[in-house]
Amino acid sequence: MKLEELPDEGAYTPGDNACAGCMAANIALNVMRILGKNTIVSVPPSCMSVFGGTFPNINWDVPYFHMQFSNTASTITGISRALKAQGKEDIVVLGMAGDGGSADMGLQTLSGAAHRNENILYICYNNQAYENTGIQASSVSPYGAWSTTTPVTGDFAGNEYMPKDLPRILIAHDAKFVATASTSHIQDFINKVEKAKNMKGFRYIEVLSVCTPGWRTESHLGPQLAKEAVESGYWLLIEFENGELNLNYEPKFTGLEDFLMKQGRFKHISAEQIEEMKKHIKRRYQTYKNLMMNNENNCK
Ligand SMILES: Cc1ncc(C[n+]2csc(CCOP(=O)(O)OP(=O)(O)O)c2C)c(N)n1
Ligand SMILES: [Mg+2]
Repeated sequence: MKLEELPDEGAYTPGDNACAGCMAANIALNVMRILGKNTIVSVPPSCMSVFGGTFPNINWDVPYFHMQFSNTASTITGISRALKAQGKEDIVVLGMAGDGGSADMGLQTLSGAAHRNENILYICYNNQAYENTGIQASSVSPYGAWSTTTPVTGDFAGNEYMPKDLPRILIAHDAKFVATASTSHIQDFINKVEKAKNMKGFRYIEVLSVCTPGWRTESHLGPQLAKEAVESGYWLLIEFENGELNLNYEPKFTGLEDFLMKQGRFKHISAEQIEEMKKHIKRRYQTYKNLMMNNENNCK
């Protein structure tokens, strides 16, 4: 589907309670323009459950479940298996969870579902912190970033840990479909969601999701920050399908400082910390490049 063909209306109604400039709301809106009404969705505790899923103001125009924080993948596994038992295998069973609910709290159920190749579509909107509960760091929060649990005062200014690479963990499961996307590269985003819609088995897409209050930025900067994240290599666009890994966009490795300086969470960051971050970016890129070398050796 081309961007111009994206329907104006989908199965998520606009006008939710999200903060101004919330890219998670944008992701929900666009995902449901692509998936449409033949979908069942589950959302765990997160911003998304609050801004789009509180009765009676639910934005999801499809059956909607809210469950326990760590249970996204097991909840949708249960739904998917129940539908299979009823012979209804054409329905997309979707989980939409945050990074805390995916990389930390929900990792066990996510890993189990990937391992068993459950017939589910799991989308993680990664805003890089536990935003809904007041901006606590998660295991995918960026190095050096301020959060309420990684303050600038103390032994280390901001987050002292490098972010966990969740897509690579799922690739290590040899999962059916693993991809990353960005709200800036919208055609790539559409291609991946549409592909996942039309596939069976375990599908995981992780989308970078700019958060105005959490990133301490301005509400109009979401699309630009998303773009700069991709250009600078801070956020890679990858796709792993049936054992073959591809990089969908070659980063320019420029503009990292500009990207960081638009965000108050990095206001304090030192030149040394930026250098560490750049090294990490290059190392992660090289790791993916190395993994791509396996493509040629694949037994198809
Ligand atoms: C078992 C459990 N622990 C903690 C919470 C409180 N809680 C609700 S939402 C949330 C943050 C979720 O973070 P994330 O998954 O990254 O989504 P975001 O809020 O950033 O959208 C937390 C800690 C909870 N609901 N259940
Ligand atoms: Mg989050």
